[in-house]
Amino acid sequence: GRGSRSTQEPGVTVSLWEWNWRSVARECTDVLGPAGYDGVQVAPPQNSLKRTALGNGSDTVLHPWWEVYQAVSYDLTSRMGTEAQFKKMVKTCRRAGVKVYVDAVINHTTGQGSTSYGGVDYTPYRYDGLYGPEDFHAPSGECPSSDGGIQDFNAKAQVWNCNLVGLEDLRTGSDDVQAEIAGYLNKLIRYGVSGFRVDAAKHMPPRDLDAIYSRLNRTKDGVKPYWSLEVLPGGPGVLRPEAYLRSGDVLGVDGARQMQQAFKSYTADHTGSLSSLEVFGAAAGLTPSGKTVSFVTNHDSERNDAGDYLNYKDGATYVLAHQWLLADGYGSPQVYSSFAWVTKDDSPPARADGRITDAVCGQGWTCVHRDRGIVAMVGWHDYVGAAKRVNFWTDDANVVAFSKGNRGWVALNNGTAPKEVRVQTGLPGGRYCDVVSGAEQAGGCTGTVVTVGSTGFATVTVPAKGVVAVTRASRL
Ligand code: AAO
Repeated sequence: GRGSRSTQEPGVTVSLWEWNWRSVARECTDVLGPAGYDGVQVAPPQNSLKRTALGNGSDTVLHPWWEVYQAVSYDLTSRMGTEAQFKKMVKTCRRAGVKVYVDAVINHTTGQGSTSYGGVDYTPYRYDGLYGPEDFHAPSGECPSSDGGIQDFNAKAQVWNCNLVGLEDLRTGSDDVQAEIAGYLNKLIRYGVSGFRVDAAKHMPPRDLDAIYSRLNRTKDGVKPYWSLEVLPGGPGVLRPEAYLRSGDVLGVDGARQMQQAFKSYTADHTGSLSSLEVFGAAAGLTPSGKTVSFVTNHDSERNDAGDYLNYKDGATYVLAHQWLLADGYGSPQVYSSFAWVTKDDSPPARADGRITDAVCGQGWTCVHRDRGIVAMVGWHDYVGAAKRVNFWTDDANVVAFSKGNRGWVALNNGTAPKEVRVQTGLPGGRYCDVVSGAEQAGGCTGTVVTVGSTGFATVTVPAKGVVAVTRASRL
């Protein structure tokens, strides 16, 4: 396992999923650094499939978002830009104090097509100068299913050795394959990348992930790279996120689902209300806070057919859920910000040849990470640090309030009407400026002032779908 090797928690990150490199660089300098985001996660930068024709049936999108999950080579010419642009982006972000995390597609190569964004051509299981049939499980006779694909997601040998939705599954146990993958990741580290989201990590045994990780160099900050594994829940113990915790941190998909239930599935008996989040995190059956990347949604869950997760279409509720996660502080919170879509396969705004155009907020890009209320809570999260959640209060419906040690206090209202509460803030008496509705200016406050009495109690009106948050530092 990753064991005791020194690494770094990523802090608060934003996933600028499928933003092109030029736009990520600009955003690091203009927005992310100043707002206090610690890091940015970007989409898979390796060369990928570039489709030349529509598939069969109801296929209507030539360049669906998922082209980038079909690796063709480890050159960095992609839908998001060139290798030079990628390098420059990482440098610019680091200069702005923002670390860069990469979505690493290392479990498989492509599963269709023959042409790529980087101009490299290929045929099934043959990638010139990189991989041949001997580097894949199926042609090596190591996948036990009848058609080479994963038919049973509960069968370990299939999940590890067969093709996930037709994607050619690499023999990640082999020395040659591990050397190619580590070569790719070490190149990214050399460019200044701080860590990885390992795509489809559930489809590799922990021992293979450990072997690859052990080949990785230290980052520019002198620590081993951050390593978060995409291991979705479901299946037997050996395939569950918990089984991978010795090898890395994991993505908190179950937490995202619990948030959706609390924020959206309000029922008369309050079982699905915001108050239910009084118990969240490990106590609610989730993976340990220090081992989890937490989020409201990601690029897969936002497209979930059953609507089990919130997404940008939930508007104010989506923003509020991010604010709640930043306030609660479970895991390493990751804000999700990407493009608006109508059908599941939709491409991000792009040129006809599939190359993604510069991100313009409001013109196809949601830019939820720029929301004033979210940015305010990034700062609040940073200020209260690891202080314990205390003084929890709820109306047993859709308003909750709590302190973080004696560093800060917050109240959130998921109801559709403002609500007046009288609660213990845990703060010394005085007047405090609400960092969500305003800011301190010339000794005054441009927003709501929270008056805390000598016993720590305050009477506060929490806006509908809104937040009031103060810290010791926002005392007037
Ligand atoms: C595309 C086409 C395919 C074509 C293929 C190859 O759509 O028709 O065959 O190309 O030509 C993305 C897209 C795919 C796309 C692919 C490649 O989503 O549609 O295929 O790019 O372009 C499993 C994996 C997990 C994976 C997820 C989608 O375990 O790793 O499927 N996620 C990542 C990425 C994803 C990407 C890939 C992997 C591939 O984030 O964007 O695919 O690089 C259960 C199982 C999970 C399983 C899910 C979904 O989870 O346990 O292992 O994930 O189902 O199938 C509850 C349930 C739990 C369930 C969970 C999540 O908790 O209890 O059982 O919800 O729904």
